[in-house]
Amino acid sequence: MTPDLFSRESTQWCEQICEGAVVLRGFALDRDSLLLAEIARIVAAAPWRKMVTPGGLPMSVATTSCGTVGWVSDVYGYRYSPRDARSQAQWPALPLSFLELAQAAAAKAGYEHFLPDSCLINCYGIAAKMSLHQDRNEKDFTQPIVSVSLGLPATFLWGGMQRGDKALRIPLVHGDVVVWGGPARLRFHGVQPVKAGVHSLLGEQRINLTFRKAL
Ligand code: MD6
Ligand code: FE
Repeated sequence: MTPDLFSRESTQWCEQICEGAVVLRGFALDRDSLLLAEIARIVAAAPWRKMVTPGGLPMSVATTSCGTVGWVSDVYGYRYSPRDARSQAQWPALPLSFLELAQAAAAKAGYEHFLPDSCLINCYGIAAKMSLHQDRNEKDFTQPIVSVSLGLPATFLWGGMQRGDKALRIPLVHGDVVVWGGPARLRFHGVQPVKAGVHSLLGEQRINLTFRKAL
């Protein structure tokens, strides 16, 4: 066995969470530096900002987007917008490397022909979190969600179809990709507060890429 083959087999595997949802361990590892370079380009054009929830509170994560539309939140609610409200410019284009990663991950999870038009990029500092919620601002719930973890580890909360359902705690590390769709598409999910630490590439940060077909 070649060392290359061996390392692939030992760093990539698939775990099913429930019907319709998988964690692809290490799936993005072999292209992490390319992804980080693209994120830096996107952030230069559309800087991180802490959006406000409809309740009026700033989110603990900083956010930007790329693609035809970006996910936005303000006192008027959650939605997708073709423009960055900060600059009134269109969002940066979805890089080809992002598209290829999202399509390959979706296909691996059994969702062929995924064509995302939006990538939400979240930056978690220490203690930043995401409360349990459903992703339901997209038009077509037959399309999956692809979520890529980079930087510091986090605990992903995997709930049920009701907010009060007991949530599984799934540890996610740099390079892991979660895909959910089909019967799992409207599952509640969230991220527990990120624990203090230093990642070799990202320092005191976790970055999450969430791909959706919004339109
Ligand atoms: C994450 N984010 O940042 C997961 N969903 O790891 C989400 O699940 C999410 O940030 C809907 C809208 C905004 C989000
Ligand atoms: Fe979500």
